[in-house]
Amino acid sequence: MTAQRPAVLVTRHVFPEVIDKLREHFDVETNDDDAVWPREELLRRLQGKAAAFTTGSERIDEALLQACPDLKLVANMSVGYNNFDVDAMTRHGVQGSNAPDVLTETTADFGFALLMATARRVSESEHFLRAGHWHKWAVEMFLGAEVHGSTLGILGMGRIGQGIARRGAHGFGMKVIYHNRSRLDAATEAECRATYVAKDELLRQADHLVLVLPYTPQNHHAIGAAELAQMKPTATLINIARGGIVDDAALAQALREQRIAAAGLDVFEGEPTVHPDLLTVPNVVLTPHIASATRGTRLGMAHLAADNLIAYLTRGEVLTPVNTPAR
Ligand code: 8YV
Repeated sequence: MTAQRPAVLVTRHVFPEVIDKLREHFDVETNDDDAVWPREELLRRLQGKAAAFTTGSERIDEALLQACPDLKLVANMSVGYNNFDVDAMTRHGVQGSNAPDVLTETTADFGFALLMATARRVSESEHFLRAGHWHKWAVEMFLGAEVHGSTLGILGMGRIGQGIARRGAHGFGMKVIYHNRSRLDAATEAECRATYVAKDELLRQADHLVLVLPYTPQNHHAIGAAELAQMKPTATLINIARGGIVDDAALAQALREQRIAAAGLDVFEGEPTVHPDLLTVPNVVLTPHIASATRGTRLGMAHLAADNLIAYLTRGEVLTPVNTPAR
């Protein structure tokens, strides 16, 4: 008689080769329609599952953990894990893992893409052209902000922040300033050519401010009306971190009143819903949470989440843990 294989749930559609890899070890329930399951359905499907492969959209909290006593591991296919109540998972003896590193450079590339598109008004001018408004070239048409040689501010200086700093400093000759909970060591600062400053100074000096900090209750609305008021009227703000770090209503108002020049947003409070005021202001570039979206990177993230599942359920190891529950 063969021993029963652990049952695992994959909550969203994932590359077939990653599912095949999981099926070598486990009984795998998949989500081929890629529906975002309502909470009750998620709880029902998790019954009897030893592990879940999740994306940022599934909330793993006290109530879910109480309702799913067989769960041993939740492997998030993302570096951010603000969908986890880590303390509750640790209390329930549930291991959590995330998917860091594999997305760093791709996400930093996109941070720069959004910065460039925002500063140089790429979306706004394309909409103008597509709408048939381009009747003649003009000297002062769609004047944007300088990128090369400007001051790049970075709030949150983890791996992705450092990737953006390197691109700015080495590629575009930008002066790089940053603020972070803790200061980087001297060697990393030198490599990124980045100078540590207080948050107020970062807000006041940055020509382009990129947000790359994790979402925590402390970082909720880290950029609100008061912070926007400190920024230069010519500045651009880029958010590739998480919705909720920026007060989107306050930002929409600042953009409409041109208290800052422009914003580029890949993440939103309450996404996939976008604050309606952001949809009507012209000086904002909006993208649907795609910073890590290249085939190679998303494959790498999915493989890492799957490898965490395999390592934990077959050998009791975890490659990229986010907590250390007692076993
Ligand atoms: C993911 C992300 O695409 O890794 C993260 O934290 O925000 C994105 O790269 C998304 O969360 C998928 O789970």
